[in-house]
Amino acid sequence: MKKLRFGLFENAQTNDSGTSTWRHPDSQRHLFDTLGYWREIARICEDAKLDFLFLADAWGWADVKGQRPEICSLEGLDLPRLDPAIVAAAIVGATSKLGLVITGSTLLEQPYAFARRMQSLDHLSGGRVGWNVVTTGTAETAVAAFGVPMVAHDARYDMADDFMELVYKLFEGAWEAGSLERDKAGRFADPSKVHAIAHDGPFFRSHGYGNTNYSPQGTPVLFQAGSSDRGRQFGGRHGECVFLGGGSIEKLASQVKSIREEAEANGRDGNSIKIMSAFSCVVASTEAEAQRKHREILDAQTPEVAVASYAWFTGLDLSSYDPATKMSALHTELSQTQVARFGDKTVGDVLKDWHAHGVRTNPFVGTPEQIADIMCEMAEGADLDGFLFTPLIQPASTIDFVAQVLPVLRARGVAATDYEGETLRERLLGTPTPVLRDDHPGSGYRSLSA
Ligand code: 9WY
Ligand code: RBF
Repeated sequence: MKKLRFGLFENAQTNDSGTSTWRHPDSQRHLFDTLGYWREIARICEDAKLDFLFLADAWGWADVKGQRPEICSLEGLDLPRLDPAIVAAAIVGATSKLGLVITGSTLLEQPYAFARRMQSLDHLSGGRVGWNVVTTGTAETAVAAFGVPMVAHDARYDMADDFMELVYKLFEGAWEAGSLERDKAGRFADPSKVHAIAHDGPFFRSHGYGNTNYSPQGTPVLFQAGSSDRGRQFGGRHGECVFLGGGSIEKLASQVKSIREEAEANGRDGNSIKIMSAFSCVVASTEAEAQRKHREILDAQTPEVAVASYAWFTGLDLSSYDPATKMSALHTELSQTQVARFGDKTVGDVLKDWHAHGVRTNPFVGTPEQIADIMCEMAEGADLDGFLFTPLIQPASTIDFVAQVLPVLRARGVAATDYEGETLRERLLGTPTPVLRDDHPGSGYRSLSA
């Protein structure tokens, strides 16, 4: 079995992913806006040799009948939050090996400024940065806040393709690797290695010189998470690491297969894409104790959050439908993953399901050996490359996972015992150099420098 990779999924906000576990006595997430919280999380990750910390992100708010329901403020449901790039910058100085993956929106960011932000993080971290490219699920309220027009779901991915083309020019072509000589005799940079870019795309334009020099990885490691049809196409073209929401081994296996096929159709080696599944667990030394801990987590949640939270992800107010309505009859222009994953279930089923675990799938509950067995079965059965651990209570769930489950996986030889490789790309993708593989479309933009 291949050696698995591990990341920790986090959010710089009090509650995330449709659950309201902040009231649990062990949760520290109400301190999401303090440096102390993030230093502690970074220390746990690095001590456990996790490959990276992943910061999800979103804009907008839960909108039910044009309102932000009061329950959202009472529960800290979708707001307030911090900017993940700033959180990552704060963690850079407190760590030396941990990868830092931030989520950035191609609908709402300015590509020219965003490229500089990512390059700055890549420089200061010595090549430890990744970017989770999203088109923003919460688009309707987010565009209202930004004062920009709404863009429909699939068109947002067309926009994302254009955004990528422009930032590849900036990441890869504007300043060649090694352009800085820093020679005090009078050559700071080699002018022949600095190139003007020109981009006139359907959504974005940029002409002139890049604002930042070539960073250790050139392009940050590209993550992708949307699993709608159009999202998967985008992932097959640009993604180096694809994050799946979890589910049955059969469902994961078919998603993995189709992502690898999509990559092949884009002239890439399908196996070069690392595919990681979300994974939650509640672990204790006995099954009965684990079940008790799980009940405590469920009790920390309020049922009212389910309706508001589902509306946040999809814009659909499930309380306004007959509970017998089939989910397949509903449509969203927001996060399609969160409608499609319920197939033929009814609105009533989904409200119950969402109350129990929100956007995540059901957590696995059991002893460290039982959890390790499931992870190995999933990885082998679905051809996964690793897991993004999605904790229910922070930092308690992560501490349980790294202290109890990870050692079992290490003893079985499926988890690394130390950091290998200097940059995030070399470590995660096993590339021989820190930069994009030659079969990745972004690498073609280096020819600007020819
Ligand atoms: C996230 C996981 O509709 P799609 O599923 O293709 O414009 C819609 C787009 O943002 C959605 O993609 C949304 O589902 C993507 N998405 C995630 C999707 C999955 C499956 C496991 C994590 C995701 N994390 N969109 C985010 C996120 O942090 N921010 C976001 O805007
Ligand atoms: N964020 C989205 O905007 N849309 C999604 O469909 C989405 N799906 C997710 C699925 C899983 C399994 C996980 C762990 C996260 C997902 N996220 C998604 C990211 C995250 O939960 C969300 O942006 C935060 O809750 C922000 O409030």
